[in-house]
Amino acid sequence: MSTGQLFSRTTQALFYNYKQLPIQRMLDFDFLCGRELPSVAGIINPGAEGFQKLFFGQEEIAIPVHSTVEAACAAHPTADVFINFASFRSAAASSMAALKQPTVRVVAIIAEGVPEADTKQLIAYARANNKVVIGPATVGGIQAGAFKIGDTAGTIDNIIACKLYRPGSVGFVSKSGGMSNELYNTIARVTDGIYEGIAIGGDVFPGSTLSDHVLRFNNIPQVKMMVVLGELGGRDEYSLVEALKQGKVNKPVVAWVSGTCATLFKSEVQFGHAGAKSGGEMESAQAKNQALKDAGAVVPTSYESFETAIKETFEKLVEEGKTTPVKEFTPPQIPEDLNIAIKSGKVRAPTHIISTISDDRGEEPCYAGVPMSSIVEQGYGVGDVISLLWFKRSLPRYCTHFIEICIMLCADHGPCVSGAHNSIVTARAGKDLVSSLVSGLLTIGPRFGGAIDDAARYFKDAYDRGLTPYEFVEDMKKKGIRVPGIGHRIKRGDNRDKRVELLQRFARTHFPSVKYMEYAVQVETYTLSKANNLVLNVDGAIGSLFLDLLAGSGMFTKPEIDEIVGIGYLNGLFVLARSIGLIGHTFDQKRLKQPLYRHPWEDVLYTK
Ligand code: Q5B
Repeated sequence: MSTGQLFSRTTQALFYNYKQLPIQRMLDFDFLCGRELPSVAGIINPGAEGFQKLFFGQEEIAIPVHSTVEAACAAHPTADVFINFASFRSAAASSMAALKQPTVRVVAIIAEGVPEADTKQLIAYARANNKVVIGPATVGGIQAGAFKIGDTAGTIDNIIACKLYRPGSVGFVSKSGGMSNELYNTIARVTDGIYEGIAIGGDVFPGSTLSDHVLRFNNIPQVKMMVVLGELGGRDEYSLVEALKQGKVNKPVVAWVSGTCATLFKSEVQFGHAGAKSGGEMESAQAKNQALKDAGAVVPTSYESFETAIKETFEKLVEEGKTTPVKEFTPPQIPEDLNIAIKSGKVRAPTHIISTISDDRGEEPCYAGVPMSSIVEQGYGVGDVISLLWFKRSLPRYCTHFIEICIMLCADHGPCVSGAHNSIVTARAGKDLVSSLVSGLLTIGPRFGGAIDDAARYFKDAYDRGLTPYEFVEDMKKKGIRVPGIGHRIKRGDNRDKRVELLQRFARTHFPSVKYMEYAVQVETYTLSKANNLVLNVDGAIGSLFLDLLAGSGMFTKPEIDEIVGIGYLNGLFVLARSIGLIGHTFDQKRLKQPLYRHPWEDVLYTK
């Protein structure tokens, strides 16, 4: 392991696997410390490339994303720390790839459960190449005021409370990441704070050991004393004992090995970490504490008196003039994320979208306040769903049944109508489903299928104004407007549209009133007297009958009816219904493997 400093205020890391929160926490720490350079130079997200937007203080920055370790190292040759957030399955391979890069000096492996054989290979390679591995199974480490690995030290509030935004004079190393948080706090209370803290991880074979870091701290002039938190299990602490005995450490070491309670258990005890299990006598916390004490470390009698031991050791250094406590200052405030501030009620922000028909935020989605489970349990149909999402209310069953009949009757009308033709031609041009569907839908308009709204508007206006069918049709003629809902390319007075008949029959049986429909029929009687093709078509039938539904159901006020007709809800019925047919035509052409359509020359009149 290399000696001395691992990090500085200009250290930059490559972050393996895109994890927004820990990266943002690193950048927030940078801002808190007044770093000018973000500590994350690049992100490696296997298979993805581009940029990720993150905050650096109040500014947004775009951090490059690379698909391989090699590409990231080539792009950021000065980033010498590799923070590996890969899962335990891929952590070893990606860590080895990083160690093999000449630019990478330190690799921190966060994953727990990395196979020990793999870790041993990583350790061997790192040692042979003078590189440092922190972890696996670690939260990482921190150099106060300079650089932080991932989630180390937790939230910004905790980092401020532990004064980690500026360097103190204590070097700290522990096995546990969770306990390192506790000790950052303790050390901040009774000393001038942490200079550097490392959690080596709880595995049986850590990439770097307690003594590796203590010896390194011993070489860092700013570190005046060391605090070590070991734990029962393994023999790592004994290499520190050896180093102390051999006089390799000349700064005070305050140490505690936790797990003294293991002796209270009759059988072998395994604590949270893979390495934290009581083995033989030598591996007990008591034996290791005694050995550390005998070697010259300051070892308290219990964890409770650890804080006092740290305090007394630091105060002695101050008294002896070996350290001067750092001057305190107030760190800058990290701008709070808007969504967090809103949640806590500190700020308010205008919304950009207003929605009143559905809500997916709760346990289950709701349509107009009706939970999905009720929709299913109460046997609602698509007509009910339409009434909830379009009209924001539950309509009586005969109304939703009528809507469903409209959908069924308008679902398709053969391959020759404008919409189907367009979808067929588009599908045969090799386009996808959505393109074929949209191409067909785009033909829906005042002549084809999209006359329902206008039919409702004109029939309502004429009826409400008391115009006779004659007055209405002739008035429209004078204005040069074709009566919407009247006329068809193939239907005639002697070949009525069956769909119109079916809709009328249903309405006559179930609707309380069909006054608008009867008016439309009278209009048809008059137009048929002019020309045989001027039948009431499916658009006109739906338009007039929907007016009856709106007016007769008692579910809508007059202004609401005017709004529905004014906005033009009713073409939606044709659009929705015909989508079913257009999708069918698209699949049909694909299934039949139909070639590119080309219209025959013979069917075009070429003229000048
Ligand atoms: N004349 C539908 O016309 C069509 C007149 C009229 C007064 C009228 C035409 C029209 C209003 C829009 C409408 C929905 C373009 C139709 C549908 C869905 C579909 C389709 C399918 C499906 C047909 C001949 C003479 C002319 C015209 C006069 C025609 N309509 N006068 N009011 N409404 N209707 N659209 O056959 O004196 O000779 O100049 O615009 O409701 O789209 O199956 O195909 O499910 O897919 O091309 O059912 O009626 O007749 O244009 O040659 O006109 O009748 O002024 O008089 P045609 P044209 P004149 S349902």
